[in-house]
Amino acid sequence: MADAFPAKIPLDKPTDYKLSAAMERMYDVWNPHEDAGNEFYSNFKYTRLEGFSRQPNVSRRDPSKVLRIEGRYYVWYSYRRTEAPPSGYQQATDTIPSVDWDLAEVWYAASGDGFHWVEQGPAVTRPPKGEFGWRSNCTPDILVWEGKYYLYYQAYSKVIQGGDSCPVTMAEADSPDGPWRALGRPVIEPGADEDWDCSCIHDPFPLIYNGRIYLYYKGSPGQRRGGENIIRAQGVAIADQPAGPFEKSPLNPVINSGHETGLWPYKSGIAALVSLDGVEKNTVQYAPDGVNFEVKSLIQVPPVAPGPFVPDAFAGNGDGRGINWGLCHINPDGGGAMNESILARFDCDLSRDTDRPFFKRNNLRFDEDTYFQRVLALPDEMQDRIMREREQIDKDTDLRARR
Ligand code: AAL
Repeated sequence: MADAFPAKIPLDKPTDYKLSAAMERMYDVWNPHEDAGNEFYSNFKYTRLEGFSRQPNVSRRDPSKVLRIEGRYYVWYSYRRTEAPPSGYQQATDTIPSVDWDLAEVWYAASGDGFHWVEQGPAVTRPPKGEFGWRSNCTPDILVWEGKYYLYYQAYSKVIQGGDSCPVTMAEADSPDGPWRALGRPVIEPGADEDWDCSCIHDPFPLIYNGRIYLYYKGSPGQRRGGENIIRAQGVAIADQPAGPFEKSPLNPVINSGHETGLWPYKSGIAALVSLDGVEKNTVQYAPDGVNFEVKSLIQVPPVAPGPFVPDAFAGNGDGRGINWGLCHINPDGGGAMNESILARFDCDLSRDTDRPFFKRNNLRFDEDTYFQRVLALPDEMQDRIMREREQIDKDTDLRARR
């Protein structure tokens, strides 16, 4: 084997060889030694969790970051126990939810090892009907600031409709076990009518960065999304106190894709796990300044609604260590908002403190059950349509060889 490029791939970009666009990118965008040499690349492995009993009409989803306080792991999540499954906006009542996260509360669980969890019960319960946030409290995330604990979560004061419109509010406690004192008002409100986030402030994700509270969130114009309007993106709102005021970055949106986005301090910047939606879905991104994110790797089967274990989420020391596990949720397509969700654990290697080549492999090949499961299998009605249109669409192979 020749010992010259491209047979040999030097770490430094060759100057004595005309490079194709793809090989230019290998050096300018990616990593000459591919994923194995990419600190921002990992695959993800999943574990069923013990400790969360499965019952009809009981749903657990949108886990927070995982904290470890005196050796005990904590996670907060949306918990719904209703008499009936989600039944759509028209069928919703005071006891029948419209969607999976309607009529929800914020519950929490604890664990000694991160695999076996014990559900502890409610952290933030819904206030009486008519009060702010009485309809649903969900999609929590946690901040620790000056020794106190703060939960940020979505608060709905009416039945959740298609636009999924809501602000973010907060509750505080002196201990991860509560009791939690709800603020009873929004801390981050949807933007003005003409703004990109004029309807939804979702998935609050606070970190401490540069000594301030950087709360990342998903924003959307709700019912007006799509067409010439933005669908959804990620923004950041910054404050010097947990109750705010939060100032939205003038650069928002700072991530053009993603749904529930997990973030963590990395070196002197912030990294993000972007999944599900948008042109840059299924990527790990990095912003050396916390706001200007660049795509750093393309990933496969990322965790949905990732709540990573981030020991230095609040260290703000400019030396972020990265992550290698967390919790996420599973709610299959086509059921999604209309059935129960479960929590699961993901493991990966996006950490500067672990070196697990097992997670740096790519070439993931899935078994047939994966391809023919309901979400990936071609639905009968689409097959019927393809068959109907086949004569118009499929042309005979052009055998007129170019002489
Ligand atoms: C989730 C999150 C938010 C949305 C809904 C519940 O995946 O993006 O929390 O409102 O879906």
